[in-house]
Amino acid sequence: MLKVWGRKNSMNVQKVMWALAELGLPNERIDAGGAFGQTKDPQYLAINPNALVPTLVDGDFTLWESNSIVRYLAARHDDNRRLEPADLQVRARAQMWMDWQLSVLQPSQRDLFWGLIRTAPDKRVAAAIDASRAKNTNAMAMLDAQLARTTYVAGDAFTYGDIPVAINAYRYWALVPDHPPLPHARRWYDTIAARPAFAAHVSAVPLS
Ligand SMILES: N[C@@H](CCC(=O)N[C@@H](CS)C(=O)NCC(=O)O)C(=O)O
Repeated sequence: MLKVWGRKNSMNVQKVMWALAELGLPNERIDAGGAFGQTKDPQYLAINPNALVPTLVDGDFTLWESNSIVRYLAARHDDNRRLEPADLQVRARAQMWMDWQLSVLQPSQRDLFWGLIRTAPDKRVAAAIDASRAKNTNAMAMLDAQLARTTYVAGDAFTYGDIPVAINAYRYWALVPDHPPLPHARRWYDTIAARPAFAAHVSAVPLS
């Protein structure tokens, strides 16, 4: 059985759990990271030297980096290609948006999330939160422009490219209620939010 190490309120663990649910793959999730600890234990470091979650264990094979895990699951465990596009250019675009999520979208949201969700009100640094909100809004505007042209990030169909980006979008709506109009991103997000696998592993888990 596939095993996933990681707490369920981690957005990077959520990517993996959401993908597993989309693919209907039985799995076992083991709490680790945050208050659950374990990530600095020698046996965990042996499978993930970053001491971060998630980590996937598939028999003798282990893998870390959430987006890589999502791509692996789709390529290795789904002959029907429900998440991985067969067309190489569409696949490359889906992977591009996953890379963008890691390199631009998530870093832009980090201080906003940590400031508002994980820091007591009297300890918050307003300047850092404001700067993060502005950067995150710029990134969301870029996503909105793409979604004015395509139904999903990589084209007409839902792909693994949508998974990491949609989790940051979910957080953006919660963290920036007074955001500028982003009608295309909102239309896309509302379609995604109706997916049972997203509801089970992302929107049902309160931000913490
Ligand atoms: N780029 C890595 C980032 C992993 C990461 O930062 N994980 C966070 C949770 S979202 C973590 O492990 N934090 C420390 C902890 O939970 O103990 C990935 O996508 O897997």
